[in-house]
Amino acid sequence: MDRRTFLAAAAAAALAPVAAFAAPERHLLQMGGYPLNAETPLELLTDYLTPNDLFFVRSHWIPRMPDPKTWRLDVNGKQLSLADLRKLPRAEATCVLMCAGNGRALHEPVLPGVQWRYGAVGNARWSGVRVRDVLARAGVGKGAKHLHLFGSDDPPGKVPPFHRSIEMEKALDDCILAFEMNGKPLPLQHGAPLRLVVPGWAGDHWMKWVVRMTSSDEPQKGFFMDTAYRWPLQPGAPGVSFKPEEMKPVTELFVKSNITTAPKQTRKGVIADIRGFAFSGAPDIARVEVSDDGGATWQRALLDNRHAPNAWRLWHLRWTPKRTGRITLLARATDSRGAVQPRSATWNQSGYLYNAWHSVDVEVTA
Ligand SMILES: Nc1nc2c(c(=O)[nH]1)N[C@H]1C(S)=C(S)[C@@H](COP(=O)(O)O)O[C@H]1N2
Ligand SMILES: [Mo]
Repeated sequence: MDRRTFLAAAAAAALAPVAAFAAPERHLLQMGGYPLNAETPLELLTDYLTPNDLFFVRSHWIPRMPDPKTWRLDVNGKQLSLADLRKLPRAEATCVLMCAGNGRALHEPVLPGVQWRYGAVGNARWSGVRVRDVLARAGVGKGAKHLHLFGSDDPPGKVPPFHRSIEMEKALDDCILAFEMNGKPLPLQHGAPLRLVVPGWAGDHWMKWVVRMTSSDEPQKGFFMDTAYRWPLQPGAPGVSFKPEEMKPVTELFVKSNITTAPKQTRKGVIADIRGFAFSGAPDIARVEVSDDGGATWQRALLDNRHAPNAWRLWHLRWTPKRTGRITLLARATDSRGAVQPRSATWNQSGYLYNAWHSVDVEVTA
């Protein structure tokens, strides 16, 4: 056989169907429970729409990429294909996705869990179909109180699966099942082919790799409902642990702003560009203020024009340092319902929803 014939024969062999036996599924064996948890560096969170490849990832287990042709969404036993879903009216929302644990590493004392600092948050345009329309298409009545959601990332053995439910009222109101992110097909690590989008609520509700939904009068049970993602009914303190029944599910995001851009060094009297983002569980941000004197006085930042309900608002301030030395800049946001970002965050045993004033230091010379 000459080289060309050999290559042709090899190509034909590669294309020939192998019928004799079913090859074992080709996949890696996952070691440990955390396939990919990664946050975005804060200084890169400067875009209104966070680029897909920079968007933080939080996965409890390894996802499997389904064959889009055989993939089905099971809704109370009714099977819907991607083509069925695409026939429904399109829905779109630009909103913030933040992990409830974002900022956990900043709580004192140190808390167990993924040590997220600033970047387990992003803002994206999510497109797909309304949960409301999907349920109607599957003939699900509006009576039930909860919607249970299941992803395809079920772990083996005793590792608790990420099974969740959400109140039907929220699901029917503004939730979307998205198959696109920022105008591109939803990436696998963000839940392809279909994920839940829950505007204004923390990331634990945003089920990825959704394959099954059922309606029920009871919330879902299990570790990720009864133990994780709960907020104390009474304020706690370090060392105080509440039982699940003394807590309620984490839902709406707290008002929060971060500084993404500030010079490390500058000179007295020279204008510096200070930038950041702000968001809340409330539909919009009313104002962002910056202080260079420890919170005694505040300067109002300019809000960017781009906004949408529960999207973040970019802001900037032309700031002129009036003295030399190390100056600490603080930022605080106020949302459209009047909630003001607090100086310190509410301590809670899981370190959720950290939203204390963010500060950066600037070295000012003469
Ligand atoms: N099926 C499934 N959905 C999931 C998770 C998961 O582990 N499995 N993680 C949740 C958590 S805790 C967060 S914060 C978001 C993160 O979404 P992202 O990875 O697209 O940023 O997905 C949520 N949806
Ligand atoms: Mo999360």
